Amino acid sequence: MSGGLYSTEKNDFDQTLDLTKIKPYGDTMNDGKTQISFTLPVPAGDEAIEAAKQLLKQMGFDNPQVVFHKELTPGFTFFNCYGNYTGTIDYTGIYVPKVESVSWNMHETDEFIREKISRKIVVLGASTGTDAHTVGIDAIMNMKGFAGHYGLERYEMFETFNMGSQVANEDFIAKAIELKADALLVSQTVTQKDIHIKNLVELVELLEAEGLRDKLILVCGGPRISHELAKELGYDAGFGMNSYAGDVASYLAQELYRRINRK
Ligand code: B12
Repeated sequence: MSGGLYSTEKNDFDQTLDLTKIKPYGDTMNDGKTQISFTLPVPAGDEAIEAAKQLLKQMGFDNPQVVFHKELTPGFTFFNCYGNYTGTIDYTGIYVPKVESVSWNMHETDEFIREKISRKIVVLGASTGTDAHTVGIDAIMNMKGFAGHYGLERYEMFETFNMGSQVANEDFIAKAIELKADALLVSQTVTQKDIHIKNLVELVELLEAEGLRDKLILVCGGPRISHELAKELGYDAGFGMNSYAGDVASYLAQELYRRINRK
């Protein structure tokens, strides 16, 4: 029997993986299959679907298909689409700046701090500015932690204070002074109109004005934060999605130790 559902013949689809030219993988290698969603400011209808398809073509998708659409509110239509992306990326040429520290588990980190720093590390955290999201900073700080990773409160060698959300930068700094904090952890979730950039930069400027910037380890985190962005904004380190308390704890312990030895 040749072909058909039960064929044992070798498949003839593309199986070549060239890391200098990668593209999205859907059903088979190099098919470019991509799911994409967006909203257009027009009412639902055939013209709206056609507009979505034409946009996908302009974006570089072959065979654009709208698989779902719904008018969210009069004059605004949401689309779920598929297409075959035509572009490629050279994966071998990619460089991503990363936080330079070794990730330890909770016991290793506690042990290191006990032995090499000989006191608890004081950490103050908050979701600052107008940002009302607390789940990110809680994931890093709370005793129970997140996704199987205990938060900093669980560590013996961290003294932690979590101010919650919508904390003004001025109040955050006042608390840092009161506690003699070693490190500040800032969480930013909302990025609309680049509000996170303004807020993060304001904190650095206020710390500099108080002469405190170099005395603290300044860390920010959130789903749209990268280490590269954090460094650009004047932070010591940045942690994005899929980062856990253990990563931050290891970094803080190693960074504080580096600073103590530099003096
Ligand atoms: C829950 C939620 C809310 C809850 C928040 C409740 C609470 N107590 O936190 C409520 C309903 C209040 C809410 C409100 C709003 N929300 Co909301 N919300 C979400 C939602 C569904 C989940 C966020 C979350 O909890 N994630 C889970 C945590 C664990 O993940 P995480 O924050 O990324 O944290 C991890 C890492 O980023 C990192 N991390 C985070 N912070 C830090 C800090 C440090 C120091 C470190 C080291 C690491 C770190 O570690 C964590 C663990 O890995 C997201 C959509 C989504 N599915 O993500 C929208 C979302 C974040 N919200 C959004 C918006 C727009 C809002 C509102 C502005 C809506 C409105 N118009 O009113 C308001 C916010 C108002 C305000 N003033 O801030 C947008 C943000 C878009 C953007 N890019 O700006 C999202 C993405 C939804 C969307 N698709 O539009 N929201």
